[in-house]
Amino acid sequence: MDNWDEFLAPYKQAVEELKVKLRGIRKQFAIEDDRSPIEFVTGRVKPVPSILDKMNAKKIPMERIHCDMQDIAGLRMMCQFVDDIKNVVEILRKRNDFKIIEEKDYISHKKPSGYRSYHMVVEYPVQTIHGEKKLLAEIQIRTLAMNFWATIEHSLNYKYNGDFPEEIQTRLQRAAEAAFRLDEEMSLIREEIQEAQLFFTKKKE
Ligand code: 0O2
Repeated sequence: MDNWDEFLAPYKQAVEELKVKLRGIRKQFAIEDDRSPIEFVTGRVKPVPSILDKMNAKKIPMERIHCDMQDIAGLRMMCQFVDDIKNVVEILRKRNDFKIIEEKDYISHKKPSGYRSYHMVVEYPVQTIHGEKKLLAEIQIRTLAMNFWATIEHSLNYKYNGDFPEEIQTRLQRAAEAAFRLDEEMSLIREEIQEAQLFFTKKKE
């Protein structure tokens, strides 16, 4: 690739636009005095070394990168409770500013690593000076506990290149189970938590 900046520019634009749009959902709930199923939204463009690593690992040629690498533009939506995830998915399915290409439910079917998250691959149209460019973006929807585990596992993955020592592997599996139980426990006291949060928000106003 001669010019990564030029190649990644529309992806950067897509991430910036989608961050504003997805954060807008949270704002709409606030305006309507309703509790948002979204806690916060982040976004990033995949760094060039990670793109190159993935091209290498998955044998993706440069000319297929725009269709075979679906997460160059990546968005993450964090929720407090597991049940919030399906509400967010429903909200995203109703939108008409992007087209859903694929959904991957790693919550009902967690990955062997212990990874849990809901992924949506969308085709998003970016307006450029040369006209419209449709590109793929991946939206990951997960709870705070799922995000905590995935973030830690991801950094360890970088350190050990996926080849974890046995002890770390065991601890990561246990941590994944603990994150799962945390989500379950929080779901059980969900109503209590929500009442307290509503009380706290009203008190601040
Ligand atoms: P980065 O650094 O986040 O960009 P594959 O990579 O083959 O498992 P595929 O087909 O590329 O999967 O898509 P999938 O399954 O939607 O996974 C893409 C992204 O999901 C990954 O991007 C991670 O962000 C996240 N993910 C998937 N599996 C795991 C996992 O076991 N642990 C963690 N921590 N994250 C995971 P990248 O390119 O791997 O990384």
